[in-house]
Amino acid sequence: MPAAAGKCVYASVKAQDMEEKIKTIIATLDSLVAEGISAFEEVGELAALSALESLYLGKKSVLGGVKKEMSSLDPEERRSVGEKLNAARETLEKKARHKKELLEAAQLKRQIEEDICDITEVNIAGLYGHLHLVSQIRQELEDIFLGLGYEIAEGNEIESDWYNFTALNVDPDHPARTMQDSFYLDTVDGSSILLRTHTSPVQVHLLERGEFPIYAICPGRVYRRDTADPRHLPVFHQIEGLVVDEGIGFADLRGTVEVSMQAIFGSETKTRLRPGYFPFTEPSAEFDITCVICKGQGCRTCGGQGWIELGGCGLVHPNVLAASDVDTGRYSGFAFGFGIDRLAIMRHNIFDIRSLIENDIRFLSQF
Ligand code: FA5
Repeated sequence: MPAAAGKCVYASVKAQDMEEKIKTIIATLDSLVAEGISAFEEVGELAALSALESLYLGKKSVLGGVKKEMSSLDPEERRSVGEKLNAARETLEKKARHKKELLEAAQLKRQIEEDICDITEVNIAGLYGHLHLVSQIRQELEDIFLGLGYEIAEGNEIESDWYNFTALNVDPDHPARTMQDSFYLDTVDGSSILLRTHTSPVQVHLLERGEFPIYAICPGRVYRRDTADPRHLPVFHQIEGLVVDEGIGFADLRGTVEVSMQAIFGSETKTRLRPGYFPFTEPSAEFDITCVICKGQGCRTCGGQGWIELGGCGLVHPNVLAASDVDTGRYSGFAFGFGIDRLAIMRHNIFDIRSLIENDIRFLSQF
C-alpha cells in the first residue's frame, strides 16, 4: 500500500474516531442537561441546591471534565464542542439561578410566617405596657392647655442659631449662649445648626407665621451639654407656652401660671413669681410652686424653703416681637417654659431624675 494511501486511511480512521468522540460528548452533554434540569426542578432545599450546583457546574463536574477534554480536539471541533458546552452550562446555570430565587423567596415567606406575632392575642399574663411617665404628664399638660383654648405647636429639634438664640434676643456675645452649652452639628457650609437647647425657638416660628392671636404650647425634647445627675439630664423635655394678643399683660401671665399649676399639682398648690432674667422676656421671672411634699411647711426636698422652682416666664421682649415683624404697637404677649422631667420627679417625689431613663420595668410600672 502506498504510503500516502496508508496515511489517508489512517487519517480517515482518525476522523471517524473523532467524529464518534464528538458525538459521544454531545450526547453526554444533552443527557446531562436533561438530567440537571429535572434535578434542579425537584430540589427543595437551598443546601441541596448548592450541592447540585457543584455536582453539575463545579470544576469536578461532568461539564468540567468535558472542558478538560477539549484540549485534545482540533480547533474546528473544539469550537463546535465549545459552543455546545457553553450552551449546556448556560441552561443549567439559568435553571439553578431561577430555582435559587424560588427557594429563597419560599424561605423568606416561611421566616415571616414564623415571626408573625398576633397582637390581638389575649394577654394571659396580664402584662400590659403603658405610656412612660413623662409622656403621661406631657399628655396631661396638653389636655389642660387645650381646655384653656391653646393650640399645640410642633417645633423642630434641630434649629439654626437664628431660632435658638438670635431671634430670641440672645446676641452673639451674650453669656446666655454659654449658659446653655449646646450640641452644634457639623455643616458643609459652616452654618450654625444645633440641637435646640430649649423649646423657646418655637416662639419665633409662631410669631413668623403672622397669625394672631396666638395661644399655643409646644412640648418637646431639648438637648444640653449637662452631665446627668440627680436633677439633670443631657436630653430632657420642656413645655413652652406663648400668648400674643392685644392688651396682654403681666396679670394674664400670673393667672395662667396659677391655673395651670393647680390643674397639675392640685387646687391647694400655691405659685409665686420671683424676679429672674431671660434675654427673650422683659420683665422676666422664675416661677415656684409650694413643695409637693411638705405643702409649704419646709422639708428636705425643698431645702426647708417650702417652695420648689419649676420654670421661667415673662412678657415677650419687644425685640423678639420686632425680629419677627410683629406690630409691637398692637400686640404684646407672655411666654413661659418649664421642664417636664423635673415636674415628674417633683410630683411623684422621685429622688433621682435618671430613674426616668434607666428603663427599669420595676420603676416604670409604678406610674
Ligand atoms: C429656659 O430654658 C427658658 N427657655 C424657659 C423660658 C421660656 C423662660 C419662656 C421664659 C420664657 P431654663 O434654662 O431655666 O429656661 O430651663 C427651664 C427648665 O428646664 C428648668 O426650670 C428645669 O425645670 C428644666 N431643666 C433645665 N435643665 C435641665 C436638665 N439638664 N435636666 C432636666 N431638666 C432641666
